[in-house]
Formats: sequence, structure tokens, C-alpha cells
Amino acid sequence: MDENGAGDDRDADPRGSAVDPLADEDLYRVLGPDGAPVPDATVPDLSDERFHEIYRDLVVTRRFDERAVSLQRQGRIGTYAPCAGQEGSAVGSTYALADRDLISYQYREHGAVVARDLLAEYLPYWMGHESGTEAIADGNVFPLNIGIAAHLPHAVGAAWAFDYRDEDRVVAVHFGDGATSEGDFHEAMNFAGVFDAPALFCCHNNGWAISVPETRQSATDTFAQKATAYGFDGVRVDGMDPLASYAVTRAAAERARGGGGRSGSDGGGRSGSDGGGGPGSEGDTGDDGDTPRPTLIEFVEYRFGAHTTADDPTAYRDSGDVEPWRALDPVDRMEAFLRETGRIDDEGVAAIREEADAIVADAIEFAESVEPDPADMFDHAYADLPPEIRRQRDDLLAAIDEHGEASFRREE
Ligand SMILES: Cc1ncc(C[n+]2csc(CCOP(=O)(O)OP(=O)(O)O)c2C)c(N)n1
Ligand SMILES: [Mg+2]
Repeated sequence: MDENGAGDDRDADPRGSAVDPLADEDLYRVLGPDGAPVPDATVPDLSDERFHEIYRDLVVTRRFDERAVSLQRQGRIGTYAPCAGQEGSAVGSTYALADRDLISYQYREHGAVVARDLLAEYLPYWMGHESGTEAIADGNVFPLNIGIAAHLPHAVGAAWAFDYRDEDRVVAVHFGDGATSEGDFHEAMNFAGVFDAPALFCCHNNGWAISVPETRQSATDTFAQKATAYGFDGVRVDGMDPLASYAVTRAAAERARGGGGRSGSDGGGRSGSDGGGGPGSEGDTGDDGDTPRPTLIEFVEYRFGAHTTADDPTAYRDSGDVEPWRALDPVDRMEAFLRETGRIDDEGVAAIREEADAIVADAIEFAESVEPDPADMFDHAYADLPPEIRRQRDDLLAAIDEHGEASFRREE
């Protein structure tokens, strides 16, 4: 250890990533970099229609991302967190859940919202309308969370409540590598382990927490192994492989439902399960039987773009750092898989791209048609407004009455 308490490995290349994307054999994979199944891969047993839907949602998420960055540059949405490179884990994992399962995400897993078919409802949030986060709740998606890891205890509480009420629902809570350094992460993990909460801890190790590389985030070899300290399994998967992400999430969801005992799902889980053993799990705790158990899933992936539209990644990483990861592009790999297995041709790809463009264009048109209501900012946080907040709301409404709504709108 040096005087900063860091080991040699982490000091050697503080800007580099600990993972060689092409060589890391500890990762659970279904698809190789070229999209062909790796030797001995278990390809999830899904219908052709389901494979096409996964591919379409990957393309929609990528297109949404490009357009969202562009909209931000035009001043049509606020600060945005790009997800290019990370679509495979968000989309693949959501397809492994039932529609009744709850998703609690950080702020970058837009693919999960796309896979729940809530893009139009969601986009208004990024335009400053609270109605955008309210609407996705109807699709069992919690509002996004900016306070790093603060949503994890809430998500575990929800999971525990589902178990307590004997509801067959699990919670997938998404967060980043940086979030694992927060106390909330450890408290949530401990609680879930002790109380058998049906929670899936989906850690997106994208190499960076803004400018802090994963090598400076933790002294452990992997993020998955942190689960051992809390008495449940950790799984490490190629998060840029949508089918591997599907498979490990599916297995973790089965475990959270109590093995085979209480499984059975609708929505994304319609097809056959890949078993409850947890492909590639580290620190197997030997949990069998009907007790719901949580799982920590480390999705190893890479953020192609900036942390947010307010960030300049060239200040802390070289563009050459990104290149090796582009070989694992989740959208390209899924397309190559479909082509290679005869499930899609040029015409099919063109049709899906056209459909994706239309879905995103419609979502933008819908979001831009939402009329802002200044009083919205007081809604949705409380079932009943506390007196002080109600007073502020009444004051605002009185001022609008007196001066006119236009006085409260920004000049375009
Ligand atoms: C409690 C808290 N501390 C600091 C921040 C500032 N912050 C915003 S994003 C971020 C990095 C999070 O990194 P990670 O969890 O890896 O997620 P990623 O952005 O890579 O998806 C930080 C430190 C915050 N939002 N909340
Ligand atoms: Mg990160």
C-alpha cells in the first residue's frame, strides 16, 4: 500500500479500466464479440418474436440516446445522462422480469423504461415535468434517483414488503459502481441478506463514477464478490451481452421468488427459465429451497459517452480507452446474433430501425406537447401536502393569479 492507501495495481494506471473487455474469462457470456454464441453457451429459450422485441428495444434505446443528447444541445431538454454502451444490461435484464416486478433505477438505465414501453411517459421528466416520473409508476418503475445509492434501502423495503404480503413480486434495483461506496448500498445489502428480501441488486460497472475509475472505487477484485459479505450470491456478467444479462437476471429472479417454489411469471418472463443456479456466480452460499434470496449482479460494461451532457470525458480519459469496448457494442451483437441464426435479414433490420425512429419521434412529439403547470412541482412527493408546503403552493397560485402565468415562464 502506498501513502494514499492504494495498492500497486490501482496506482499503475489510474485512468485505465481493470477489465480487459475481450479477455475477461470470468464473465458470464452467451454472445461473443461477433454476436455468435460462445462455445457451450446456453442461448435463452425465447421465441423469435421475443428476440426481435429485445433487438427493437435496444435500437429504440440507442436512438433515444442520440436524440436526447441532441435535444439537450438544442435546449429542448435539461441535463441528460447518456447510456450508449449500456443498453444490453438494462433491456436484457428487464425482459427477464415479470411486468408486476418493480424496477428502481439510478438515472442511466433508460433501456429498462423502454422495455416497459414507457418512453413517451418518461421523456417529460427530462424536460422538467414531474408528470414524467409519476406516469412510469403505473408501469412499476420507481422515479429515477440522483442521490447516489439513496434508492437502495427503499427498493429493499419494497422487496421485503412484497415478501411480507406474500405477493409474488421481486425488485430489480439498478445502480453504478460508484454507488457501492455509499453506506446506503451496504445497509441495503445487509438488510436484504438478513431478511431474505426478493431483491436483485443490479450493479452497472461501467468503468467510471464521473471521473473516478473503477480501479479507485474499490480494493476488491470484483464488485460481485461484495455479496459474499452479506451472505448471498454475486454474479459477474458481460453487461454488453443482452442475452447473458437476460439469463443471469432470470436466474436471480427465480432465486428471489424462492427457487422453483413460487416462480411463474408474465410479461418478459413468459419463456422458459434458464434455471435457478445463477450462471457464473461467485461465492456460492448454497441457498436452495423455497426461501427467497437476493442476488448481486455485476454487469461489466462501458459508458461510451460522457457522464452527462454537462461532462467532458476528455478531461479524464483518452478516446482510445473507449475503442476496445466498442467491439462489444450490445446493439451490433444482438443484430449479428439474429442475422447469424437466420432470424432476421436486411429488410427486417431496416423495418426495426424505421419502427424505432418512429417510436422515438412520437415520444418526443408527445413530450413536447405537455403543457407545463408551475404548481406541478408541489405534487407527487406527498400523498397529503404538509401545511408549510401547502402554504407555498397557495402563495404561488395567488401570485400567478395576480401577475399572469406568462410572468413565470422562461423566455424562449
Ligand atoms: C450522494 C451523492 N453523492 C455524490 C453525487 C454526485 N454524483 C452524481 S453521479 C456520480 C457518480 C456515480 O457513479 P456510478 O454510481 O458509477 O454511476 P454512473 O454515473 O457511472 O452510471 C456522483 C458522485 C450524488 N449525485 N449523490
Ligand atoms: Mg459507474
